[in-house]
Amino acid sequence: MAAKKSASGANVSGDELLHYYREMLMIRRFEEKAGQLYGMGQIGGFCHLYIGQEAVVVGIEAAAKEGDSRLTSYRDHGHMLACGMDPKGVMAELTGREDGYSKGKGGSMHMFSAEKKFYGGHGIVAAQVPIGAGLAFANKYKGEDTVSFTYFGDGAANQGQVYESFNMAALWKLPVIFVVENNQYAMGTSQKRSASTPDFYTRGEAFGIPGAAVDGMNVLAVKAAAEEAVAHCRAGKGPYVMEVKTYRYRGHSMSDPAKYRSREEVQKVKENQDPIDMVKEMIAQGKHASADDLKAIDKEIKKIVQEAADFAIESPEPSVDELYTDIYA
Ligand SMILES: Cc1ncc(C[n+]2csc(CCOP(=O)(O)OP(=O)(O)O)c2C)c(N)n1
Ligand SMILES: [Mg+2]
Repeated sequence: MAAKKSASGANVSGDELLHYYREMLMIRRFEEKAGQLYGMGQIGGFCHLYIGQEAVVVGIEAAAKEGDSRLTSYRDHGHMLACGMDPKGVMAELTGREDGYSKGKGGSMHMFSAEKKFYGGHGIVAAQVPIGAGLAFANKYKGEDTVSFTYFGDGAANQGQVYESFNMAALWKLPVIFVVENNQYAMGTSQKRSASTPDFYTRGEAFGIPGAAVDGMNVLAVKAAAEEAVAHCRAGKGPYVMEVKTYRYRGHSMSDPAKYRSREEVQKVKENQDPIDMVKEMIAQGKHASADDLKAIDKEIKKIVQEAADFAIESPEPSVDELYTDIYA
């Protein structure tokens, strides 16, 4: 299947566009704050920001329903916010505090929410892919028509376990959507230098898994592509590969010197393809809100994020007795 064309927003209601604007801005402001807290020494260990990729998870969540599950790599804050996890709990986990989703023992890469069916947060590249297929197996076994959104990167797409998962998912017709978030880099390695073909959406073909590529900077295009993928899975036709072409603005993690790409390259994407600016433009074109209305939403979101940051700093460190709980021993 060929790449999909981008959507313009002309047939979409103002409420829907404003919802996407709000959701994407929430992720961006949260990530900016996380970056600041990291710089201030409030967050330790690893921290991988999602800035630039917001339309991917917001577009896909727009096609999800109650009971669907999701999991991803270490670049996971956006996925947690988009599925409705509490920004306070996520931020408190980043600062390693008791009120965090993993009681301060997991940090940025290791959070879970059984309630929201968010199954991590995985630091080992591609480790979440077989687990995502397993979650789809569980959904099917229980007779649900729910799907498993299994996100991984362009770098992870070259891992062997991805193809073992593809084989079993296709063999057993599991309702799993393999979402390749192609942000064009795996740490400092461009996909041009590491992938034998640039078309990740075709990677399931040998297993009979259909796929489609989509402009991951356009939230409406992502949602439309996700709806097709979801319909395929819910109809019992087995897995689907979605390649979402996106871009990360920040370094791989907070300790990335970014010598592998030029400032101009990043600047060009920010200026011409920013997912939040694109929705802002759609809102303006449809006259759904004024510039002042949008500023007010931004202010409201900044307040929520600031409250999450204050909460995360004020929350106590985990107590010593927590050392031996929730562990395999
Ligand atoms: C099995 C394994 N190998 C190597 C690493 C080190 N590593 C961490 S992230 C990463 C790059 C992955 O890139 P990609 O899948 O494109 O995801 P992105 O960071 O772009 O979201 C590598 C090699 C790891 N964590 N696990
Ligand atoms: Mg990548």
